[in-house]
Amino acid sequence: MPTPSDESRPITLIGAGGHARVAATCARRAGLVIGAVLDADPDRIGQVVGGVEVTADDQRGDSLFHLAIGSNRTRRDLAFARPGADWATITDPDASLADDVIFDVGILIGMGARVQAGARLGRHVIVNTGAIVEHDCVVGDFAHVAPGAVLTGAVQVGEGVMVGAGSVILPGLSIGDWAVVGAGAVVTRSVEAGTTVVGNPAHRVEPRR
Ligand code: JB3
Repeated sequence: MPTPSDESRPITLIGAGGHARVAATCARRAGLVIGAVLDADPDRIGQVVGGVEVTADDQRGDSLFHLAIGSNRTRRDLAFARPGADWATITDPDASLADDVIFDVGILIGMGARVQAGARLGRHVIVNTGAIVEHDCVVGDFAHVAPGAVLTGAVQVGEGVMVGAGSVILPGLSIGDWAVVGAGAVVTRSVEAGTTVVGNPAHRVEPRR
């Protein structure tokens, strides 16, 4: 399994929004080089992210890429649109990682994030600023553990799950694929796939359209 920040080649960021600026900051703090920043929005072209001028997404294939986009579904779609791409993991130097964490590719570990013993992180996962992934947690592909969220011991987070900022998931629970845990929620029971829970204790609500 790739280890974090394991490449010295310049990284091409896909996306030029707020999350791209987070990824660029963590990369530069980790001594990685941002070679290009690509965005699909013409209005972004010419802006500067991580000291690099944003250029159009020309579907280049010869680079080391990182999906610097917050939307879990967009990261999933773009990962599948570039099946042969080389994906870089970016880990901020102020993150703390147990030495037996298992990483897939294209992961972002933010400032002050903590990932404990035996945890497994899937493809293009975001463990954002100050988030905590405790021992033996499994975080599925394209999931996002938002700033300050806490996965306590042995929590199973499915594919594409949004674990909202400052939320807490109690030990051993499962969060089903593409579920949404609202910011500040305290989850005391497992969450069904595709549902949205909010509040303390967390309860199911119909998702905002
Ligand atoms: O809450 C926090 C800490 N961060 C949020 C993050 C997780 O998600 C942040 O506040 C935002 O809510 C969001 O950040 P993101 O994804 O940078 O937001 P946005 O401004 O929507 O930027 C996404 C960028 O991706 C846009 O500029 C899109 O044009 C671009 N994009 C979308 N599809 C694409 C594509 N760029 C390329 N190159 N290719 C695409 O297919």
